[in-house]
Amino acid sequence: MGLIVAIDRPLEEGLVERLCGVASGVKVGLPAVLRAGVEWARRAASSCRGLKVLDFKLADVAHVMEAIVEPFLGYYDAFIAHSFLGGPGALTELSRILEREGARLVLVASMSHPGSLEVYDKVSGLIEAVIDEVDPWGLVAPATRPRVIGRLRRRYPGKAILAPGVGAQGARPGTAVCAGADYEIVGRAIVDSPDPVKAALEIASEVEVARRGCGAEAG
Ligand code: BMP
Repeated sequence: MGLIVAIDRPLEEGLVERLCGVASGVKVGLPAVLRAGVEWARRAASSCRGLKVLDFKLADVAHVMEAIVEPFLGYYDAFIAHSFLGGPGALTELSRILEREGARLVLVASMSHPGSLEVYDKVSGLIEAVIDEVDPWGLVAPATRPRVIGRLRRRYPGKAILAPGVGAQGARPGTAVCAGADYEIVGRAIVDSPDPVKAALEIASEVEVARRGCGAEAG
């Protein structure tokens, strides 16, 4: 339960390790890996003692998604994919591959930006049918729309909910956890601050204070 730092650009050597010392884990994104490379992404994961999530927002047929995740298996704990792909030929196979390798699947259930209302949130019934079918370990849901988190939490009591949108996108630390999320994902508010470790500490403590205030369970 707590804070996951989103890393979407390469960070100086040692910073991922220090951020993992104060946060619950990291989520490494495609822009960082494109710029710094696969070896950097593996080293970053190896230096982190928390939850390591690789976020390429996978959205392809099964064999291509398998080729994308393969270099990172054994380094990352969880991999994020879009849910609109459906099961057969895509998420069903990805889920099996990850399970076989001891890794977890996280599906995007809804997104934090306003455009999520145009498609993702209009078809939430279909998205939830895919989630039921594929049965991922976790879900991504928007801190910017805590009611969506609340609905998903009631429907999926056993799944991890990871909530982006805190800080730069406007949601306040603690909002998502109080709505039922397990982790709040924070990127720019931490990595672009002059002292990222201090910023992570402050945000982690704000999340914890809010959690105690609203009585949300610690995971
Ligand atoms: P930031 O805190 O800098 O806004 O970064 C948010 C992070 O969460 C980014 O890594 C982005 O890819 C991710 N994210 C998001 O912003 N909205 C979503 O709906 C899903 C995400 O994974």
